[in-house]
Amino acid sequence: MNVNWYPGHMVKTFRLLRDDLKGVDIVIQLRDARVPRSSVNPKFEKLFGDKTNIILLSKADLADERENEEWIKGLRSDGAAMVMTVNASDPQSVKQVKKAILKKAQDIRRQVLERKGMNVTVRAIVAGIPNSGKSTFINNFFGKAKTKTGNKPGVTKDRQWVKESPDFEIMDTPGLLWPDLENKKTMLNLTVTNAIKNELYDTVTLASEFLRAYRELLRDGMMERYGVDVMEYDIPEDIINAVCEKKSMKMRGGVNDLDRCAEQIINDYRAGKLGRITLEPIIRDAE
Ligand SMILES: Nc1nc2c(ncn2[C@@H]2O[C@H](COP(=O)(O)OP(=O)(O)OP(=O)(O)O)[C@@H](O)[C@H]2O)c(=O)[nH]1
Ligand SMILES: [Mg+2]
Repeated sequence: MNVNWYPGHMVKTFRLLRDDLKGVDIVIQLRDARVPRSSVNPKFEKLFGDKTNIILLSKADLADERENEEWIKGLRSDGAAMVMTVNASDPQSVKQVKKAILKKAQDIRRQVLERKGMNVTVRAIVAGIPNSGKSTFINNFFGKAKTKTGNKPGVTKDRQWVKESPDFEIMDTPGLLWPDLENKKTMLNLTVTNAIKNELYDTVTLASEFLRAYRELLRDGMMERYGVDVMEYDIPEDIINAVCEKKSMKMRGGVNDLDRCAEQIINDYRAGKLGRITLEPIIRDAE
């Protein structure tokens, strides 16, 4: 299988980030609250080890509320300097996070002033896997469209500094994956949440794998939205067929349009229309 989820601009960004980081105090890592494990970039640990590490569980509005709380607790106990959930598209939600981040930045400025007698600019970078909401977060942080955003992975191609004031600036970075991404479940999770372009599977296979892996979690949402009880079917493709029937998604000649239906199921999940579903609950995964 020849899928290029690790394109040249990611290789280049990793190289350049090493230099950028010399002047950076704070790293704000965005992870997708629906898949808090799959959206951890293992290459970040080494890169950001000595920085003030802030973890934001983004797209929290699409994830289960109770799970969000549990994940915050779990990640805090793992030693991050700050862990919060955020809906990066919602200015009010970003405002809360901004307050906390600016306070951290102020603490750093004060410490440097006390120790070295210097007024410094505190620099932060926003990093994460593709499509996790980094640029959207930065735009709402500044209340202005400073960076380009889009609902597909790989929109930001280069690093970009944005200034808050002479005291504080933030760098937007391209979404970064890792070269040895081979775990099938991680791949599925990242494809369903749209961090990896769907080049791995055809749409029906993607939806089938999704339904196979998460049938129970999807049960209520699928019932409510399509009137289909997923537990009645053992073969995922039969579920897609059942949704086709209910929604009358037919091709010419009256044959079920499985492709369109599979795409609809994935898009509905991505948009939260099947409910707020965390695919990687902290409790179950820890067992
Ligand atoms: N529901 C929801 N949507 C979000 C959230 N954050 C971002 N989005 C949407 O997700 C999509 C991706 O947002 P971007 O800000 O472009 O993501 P990015 O991390 O900069 O992506 P790359 O530059 O490709 O790495 C956009 O359609 C946003 O509107 C969030 O917290 N909740
Ligand atoms: Mg971006």
